[in-house]
Amino acid sequence: MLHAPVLPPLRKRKRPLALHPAGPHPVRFQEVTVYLVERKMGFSRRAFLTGLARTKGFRVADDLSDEVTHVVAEQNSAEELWAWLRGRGLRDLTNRLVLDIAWFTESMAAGWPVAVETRHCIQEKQPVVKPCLPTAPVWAVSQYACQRRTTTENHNKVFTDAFDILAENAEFCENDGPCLAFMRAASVLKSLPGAVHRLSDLHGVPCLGDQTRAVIEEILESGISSKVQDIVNDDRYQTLKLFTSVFGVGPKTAEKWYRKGFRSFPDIHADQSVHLNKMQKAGFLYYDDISKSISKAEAEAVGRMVEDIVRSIVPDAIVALTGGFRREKEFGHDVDFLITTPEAGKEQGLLSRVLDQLKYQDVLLFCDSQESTYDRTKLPSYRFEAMDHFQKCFLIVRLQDELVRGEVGRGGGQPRGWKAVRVDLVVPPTECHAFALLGWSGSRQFERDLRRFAQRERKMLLDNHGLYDKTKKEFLTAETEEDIFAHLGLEFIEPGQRNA
Ligand code: DCT
Ligand code: MG
Repeated sequence: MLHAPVLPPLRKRKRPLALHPAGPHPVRFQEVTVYLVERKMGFSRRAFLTGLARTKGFRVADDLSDEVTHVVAEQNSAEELWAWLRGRGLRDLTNRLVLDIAWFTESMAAGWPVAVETRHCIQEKQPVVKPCLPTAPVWAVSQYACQRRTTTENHNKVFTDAFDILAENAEFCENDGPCLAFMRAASVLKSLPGAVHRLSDLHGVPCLGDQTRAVIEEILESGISSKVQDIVNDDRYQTLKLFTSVFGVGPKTAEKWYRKGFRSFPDIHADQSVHLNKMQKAGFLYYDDISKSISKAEAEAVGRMVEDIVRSIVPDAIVALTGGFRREKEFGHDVDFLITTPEAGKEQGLLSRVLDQLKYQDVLLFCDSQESTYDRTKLPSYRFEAMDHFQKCFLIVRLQDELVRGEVGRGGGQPRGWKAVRVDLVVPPTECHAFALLGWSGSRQFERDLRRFAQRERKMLLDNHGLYDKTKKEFLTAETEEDIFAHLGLEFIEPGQRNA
């Protein structure tokens, strides 16, 4: 049998690549630089595809350099192609996607770079299969959480716990940049299908800078990070963590109390000058219950209670569980619900009737209700707003033990027979249902990256209200979450895989 020859180096062409007739085009996808391998594809087809891609806003490099992110080849064997790539003198091959032409044609059809899937990748045959990251080719991890599948199973908790603490501490210090960097590092590590055993396992994994890699290295060597140790032993961190664990207390208030010299809850209560708002009063009153996590069985019990009430008012209303429990988490800090009605307008007045009913049943312990400020004519919003405009309420409800199924002896021996539980109810207008469901399902990092991806890669604005295409200058409608992923040219990610 004849062995296929190693690819010869690209011959230098005298002829320049044909410019597309329409002339230079603005680059729409900053993250992507394509290089088309000429061998087997041929000179004229390569020139044609180059022009086509450029008219669609893709950056296509004439030469293979370190700037190239997507190497695209047609009908080349993996062996030949990789041998050729190795001889190109590139800095780091693991950071590059080496893809079949299928990815390119699908991207041309979509009008943007479609999400890279394993089937697109021309994989180098490796003699030894790495035991720690068995399924994902390490270099195919996206920098966007919305292009990664992250279940509740975290193989790298030892690192992600450290990064969670570093991120929280950075937030307390109002260091937004480092805070985001640590959150991204934690998020990307949560998505890996196996545990990291050595730094080289992280080849091609994005979102990890020198600082974060140094933390990982120290944990790999000694089991702990000295930086994290210093933070958890720090008086200010401990105090702010304690104070922000109270419902209604954010980092600003916590910092104010810390500066007044308070270090414990009794310190706060003993000071006459402290004025607690309604939410904080409830936060302290029910602290023992609501600082404990809520189980899935408890969340389901709350769900039945809310659904019974909503359906007694509008029989065909939909009560959708969102937040962490929709992402299949076993525990959460609250239970989030979205209430919508199939018929537009039927949601008017529904929430206040639900609250009346909760009061009547004597289960409403606290309620902070916010009216809708949703105004279609004021959309799209160009600046990110922390909270959407839907009608909503933040509640504490009394959950009777007997409503919770399948949990024997719950309540930790408390004789009173109920537990205070934090519940959020959100009522978007029918037309926003899919966007609100996607937004309230989280995780926060998944949502952040969906918006970043939409903005940077698609020139679209996404929030809990809708999706706006800045190029077409129009809103894109969606009835389901699947519709939104499709508009964004993203593979659909199930809620259980959004635990970024
Ligand atoms: N969310 C949002 N806008 C907000 C607050 C939250 O779009 N202002 C989204 C992001 C996550 C989701 O709603 C639910 O929020 P949380 O309950 O805070 O998060 P969670 O993922 O449900 O976590 P937990 O399990 O701790 O409740
Ligand atoms: Mg929640």
